[in-house]
Amino acid sequence: MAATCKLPSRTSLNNHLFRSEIPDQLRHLINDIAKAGKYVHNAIRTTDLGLAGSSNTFGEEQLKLDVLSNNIISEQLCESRLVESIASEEEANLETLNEAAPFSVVFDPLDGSSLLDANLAIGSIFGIYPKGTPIGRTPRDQVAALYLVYGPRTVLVYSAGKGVHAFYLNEVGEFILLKEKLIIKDELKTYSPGNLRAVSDTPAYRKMMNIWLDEAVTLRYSGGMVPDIHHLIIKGGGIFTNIGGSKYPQGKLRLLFECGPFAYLVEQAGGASSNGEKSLLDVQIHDIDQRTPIIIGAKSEVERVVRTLKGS
Ligand code: AFP
Repeated sequence: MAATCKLPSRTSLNNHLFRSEIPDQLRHLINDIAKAGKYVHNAIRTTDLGLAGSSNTFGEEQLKLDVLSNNIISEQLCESRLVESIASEEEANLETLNEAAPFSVVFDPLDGSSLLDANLAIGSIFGIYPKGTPIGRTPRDQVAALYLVYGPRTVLVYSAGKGVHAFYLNEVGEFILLKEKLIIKDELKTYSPGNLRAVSDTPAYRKMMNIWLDEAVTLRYSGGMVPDIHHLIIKGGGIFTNIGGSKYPQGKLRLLFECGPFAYLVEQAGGASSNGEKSLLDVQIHDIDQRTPIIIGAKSEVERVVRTLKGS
């Protein structure tokens, strides 16, 4: 039923979810995850980085930010009562929270934490599945995915199957609509090549790099998956890759916690994703810690990278 009272002129995350007719339980869960993100945002800004691993004045061990973020998110998901089980990149096992609850949440609590001391942007990534183990499923089974990027501003981007929408965290701690219905056009605006060391033993990856260099495509690569893919989502075009080489034969990034949620978001925005063979949404999850090559972004560029890597 439409609200009869007057709504604020700004659109909050909750109002957007409500207006988009996202089912109530999923709406509440996305709000709960957003709340966890606010606490992570606060922890990033207030935790004394220099003291990680040392003791505080009470003789207690200080937690590293990625462990702290993991605890913050796990506790928030426990409090939500909507989550049957969780799997976190920090722990890489499945933990049951509330057997009667409808959802299972997979997350990387703080991706790119090695960039923290350089004060570059980092992020948290979430995939939401119907309850049950993700093993045997594919990322296409996700009912929603979202991420938060902690940069000069904190921005949250979600999709629950009805487009991709971005919100910024305002000064009173509310997520306010920034841009809705984000679209990734079939344009190669920028390239973001991860695991570049693979060019030394993967000639086809070197060939792809040379194509981008020869075409004078603009490089945008920070070394943080969340800001790097966020860049192409918010600008509406571009390509991100992280493929295998001798150091990481399957690439560095994980299907469940990192690539699966981004594949859901990018394909929702009209882009494409691939592991070199098929859409990442169709890759079966057989291991919580499974790595995968990732080629993601504008559709025809994903196709061109796949062709080039196959040597055709
Ligand atoms: P850290 O979490 O160790 O900082 O790694 C970040 C990351 O997993 C991901 O965010 C980047 O896209 C990727 O590593 C960068 O990998 P390369 O250094 O191989 O390009």
